Amino acid sequence: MNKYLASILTGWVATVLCSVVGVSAPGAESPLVLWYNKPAGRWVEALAIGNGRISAMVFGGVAQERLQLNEGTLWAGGPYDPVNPEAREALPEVRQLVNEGKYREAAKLISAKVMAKPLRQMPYQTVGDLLIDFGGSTNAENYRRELDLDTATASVSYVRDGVRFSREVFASAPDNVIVVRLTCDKPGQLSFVTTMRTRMSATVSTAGNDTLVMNGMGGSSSGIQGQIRYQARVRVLNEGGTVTAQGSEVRVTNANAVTLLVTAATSYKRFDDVSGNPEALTVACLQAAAKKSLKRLRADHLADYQPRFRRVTLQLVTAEGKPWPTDERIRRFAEGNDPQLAALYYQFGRYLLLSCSRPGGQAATLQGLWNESMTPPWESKYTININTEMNYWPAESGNLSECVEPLMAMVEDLTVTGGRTAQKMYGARGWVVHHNTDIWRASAPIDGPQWGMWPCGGAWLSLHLWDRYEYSGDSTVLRRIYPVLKGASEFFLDTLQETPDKKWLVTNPSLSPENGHPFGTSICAGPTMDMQILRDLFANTIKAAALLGVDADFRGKLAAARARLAPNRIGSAGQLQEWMEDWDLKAPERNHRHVSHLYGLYPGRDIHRRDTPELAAAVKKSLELRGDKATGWATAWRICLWAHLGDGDHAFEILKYLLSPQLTYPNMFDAHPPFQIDGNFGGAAGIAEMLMQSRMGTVGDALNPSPVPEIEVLPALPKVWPSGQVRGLRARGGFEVDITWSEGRLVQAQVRSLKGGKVKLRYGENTREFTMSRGQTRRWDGK
Ligand code: FUC
Repeated sequence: MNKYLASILTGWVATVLCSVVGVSAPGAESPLVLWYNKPAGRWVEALAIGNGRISAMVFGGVAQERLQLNEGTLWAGGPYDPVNPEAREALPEVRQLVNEGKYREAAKLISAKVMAKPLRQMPYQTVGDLLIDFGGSTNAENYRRELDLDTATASVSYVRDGVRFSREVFASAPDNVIVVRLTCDKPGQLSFVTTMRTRMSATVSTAGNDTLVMNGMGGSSSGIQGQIRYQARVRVLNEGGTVTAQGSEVRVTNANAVTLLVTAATSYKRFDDVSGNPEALTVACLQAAAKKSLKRLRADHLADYQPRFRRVTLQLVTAEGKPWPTDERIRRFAEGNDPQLAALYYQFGRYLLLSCSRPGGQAATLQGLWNESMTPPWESKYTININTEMNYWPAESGNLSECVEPLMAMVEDLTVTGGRTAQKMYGARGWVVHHNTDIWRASAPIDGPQWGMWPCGGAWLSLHLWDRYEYSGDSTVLRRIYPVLKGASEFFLDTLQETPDKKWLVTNPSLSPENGHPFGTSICAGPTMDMQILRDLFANTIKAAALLGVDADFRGKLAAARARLAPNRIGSAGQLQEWMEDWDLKAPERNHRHVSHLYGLYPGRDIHRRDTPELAAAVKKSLELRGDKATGWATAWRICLWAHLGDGDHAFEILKYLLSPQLTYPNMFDAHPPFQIDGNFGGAAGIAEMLMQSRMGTVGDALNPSPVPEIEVLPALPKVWPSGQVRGLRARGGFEVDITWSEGRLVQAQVRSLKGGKVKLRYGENTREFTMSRGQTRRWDGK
């Protein structure tokens, strides 16, 4: 065995052993731990835990612990339909104005008659805080606060007045509780008062001698009455000492150890049903959890979480982290000698996804599940012209396909509300969603024409459903998603417009998210991104129908329409045109954060550096013109794009910026700024795309229902990661992939087939095809 490989394997085994017994190797930090030597001073220093339904930000204070709590269905407003009744009549005139180049007039008319009422959607809200007051001074020795990604547990430990106090906090998915365990190393030293507080409309009271209860209502917003009722409930279980309740407080005196069980629930059942009973839910939940021992609760949490999280391991150069607190590592990352911090960032993305997007819960919002505000930025809802999609970019390759379930469920809801919008606004079949949605699945255009008048949000979202099929090859998934894809396609068959000159089929009105063109607005016809999304959507719908053996006529219509969509075009500067016309160099914001027209390279399928080199070169030119630095998510997208151009060093240069204090807070949350979680997920996807890319056939195979999947290993490996190992990535076609490399070269790729079939492996210019049976493993050294 090669010496490097041996040291990597030894390191990896040591790491696994260390994480199993929960200690770090002497002198080095475990690679899966975020840690700090002081309590969180700000929200973006607190540590995030969650189980896909409830979550907490853990501050770790010495005199007072603060857990800022969320419940995923606690939103403002109630069921509503914002479609503007004048829209349908106004749209023909809008289209005419766009065709005549009267873009400003078109925008004005959209503003007056087409935009949703109300113009804004409903915000995601907060439960409030659970406070645990220990009193006394904030002075402590040997303070340490950490988040262990391998156990999904936040912990705090310090010595005060000669006593070591420890705290452990985890969010269990199987029991739907947040468990807070408090201990001390001398008997009878634990005394505190606990209560809850919130800025929401709510009351706090106690029940029995050991329970806190908060009852509240979601707020009203933009004239939509708040209709969601919620309850948070905390049970205090003491070992030794006494527990008493009074007013809105529970007091513990001289205990040896205490466990707090925390849960929350709302009356939200579906976008059109708020008849749930939060009290019944929280009571039943805590009764069940209180019957379990702490040991059992912890074991059930780990049995649920760890097998999912451990599906993928990643080691970049070394197995160990640096001996600095995580915020210090973020400050130093650009110095270039802490490659394992990128691995931690990748795994943190997977951790966040598992913590905020689980079957039965809601899809990850702009802030995942974590929000302390009643009026968060962009309402912490779903911006679907990039942000929500990006949240799910690392899901399939990161072997967490179950985390996509809430997104699928949301898209299925949107076929109902978006079906209403398609009918009422456009008189069209199928379903449509514009650039945002919320928990009520609102689907009409919001905010203003410049941002909202974009009909492709639902189409883009539905491509994640197709991805789920491509990664799994599961025919149950195919049957489930086909009606969604079909409805998304039908809407466009009914609404695409012919261009006056070239007779192309285009969206009109639309825009290239959210970039203004040279004529004072963003409103236009047939922006490049729309055409790329629709080529993917129509292709996937055609393939799904073919695989299911249905709708032959419809397939023919889609193929005919697909062939008439406006093509990708290269502009005068050699760039990929963002619009049908060559406007890029005249657009007012040359460094605009959105790179919508580059969707075709990633995550779309129109462009590939080997199959369509001219278009790939044009993408590169566009990226150079736009620049490397942008807001969090926009920076992460650039990493993914450079990885798909095969340029790992450039991708890494941009990663250095993403993983710097400008765009990464001390708790590793992404900064838009302020906090927005998409950059975490886009950054994690970018790291994975540097190490492996997979696709179903070539660009030319777009309509082929059974192409040979291609898995490319180390497509964009940066020089700064000369050695490493990744295990358990998922590839399209139903494969799991392990890759080991050293001295900048592939040592071995190992591929397991989950469903049988052909696969083409690629390393640089070398390729190798295998026909595999289900469960079979093949190894390849890239030669
Ligand atoms: C889009 C972006 C912004 C922000 C918001 C949530 O409007 O252009 O940068 O991410 O969504």
